[in-house]
Amino acid sequence: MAMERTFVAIKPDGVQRGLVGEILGRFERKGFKLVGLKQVTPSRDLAGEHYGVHRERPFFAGLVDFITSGPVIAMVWEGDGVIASARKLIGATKPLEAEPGTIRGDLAVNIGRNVIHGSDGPDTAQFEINLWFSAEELNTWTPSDQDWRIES
Ligand code: IDP
Ligand code: MG
Repeated sequence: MAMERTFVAIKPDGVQRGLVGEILGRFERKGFKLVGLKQVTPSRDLAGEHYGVHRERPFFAGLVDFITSGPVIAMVWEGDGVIASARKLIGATKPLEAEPGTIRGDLAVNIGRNVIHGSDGPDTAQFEINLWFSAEELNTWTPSDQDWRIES
């Protein structure tokens, strides 16, 4: 599988509820590599671009209000198949339908407060990484235990 990068964000509810360490730990323990991390309170412009595909949906205004209501933890994770795998770690959009063991399945109950975002494919991953991060904010590095995670 090709080395990929994906965009993941802990939404304001996850930050307010003190779930940052719990969520970061799940991606670390899985074996993915953190290459970008920052705390940002998104502007309405940024939120609108990020959720542009949902602009016509009835929940759009509320979603933008929510995502701009406080700090978000924006991240870029790297690894083999990380785009699809992150979506699996995150779980279904509706937390009551998300499997136990997933982040939303374990930590959320409400679709409008579902704790975390993850890019849904290669094109959105590229778009969202470029939207939230500048090139200088992303780090290319080799973890010292890399050989224990990656088949040689
Ligand atoms: P995703 O986050 O699993 O990719 P999307 O369908 O892309 O799900 O929706 C983006 C976000 O919009 C969801 O995570 C959720 O916070 C919000 N959302 C989606 N559908 C609804 C809804 O019916 N009511 C309220 N919020 C919604
Ligand atoms: Mg989505």
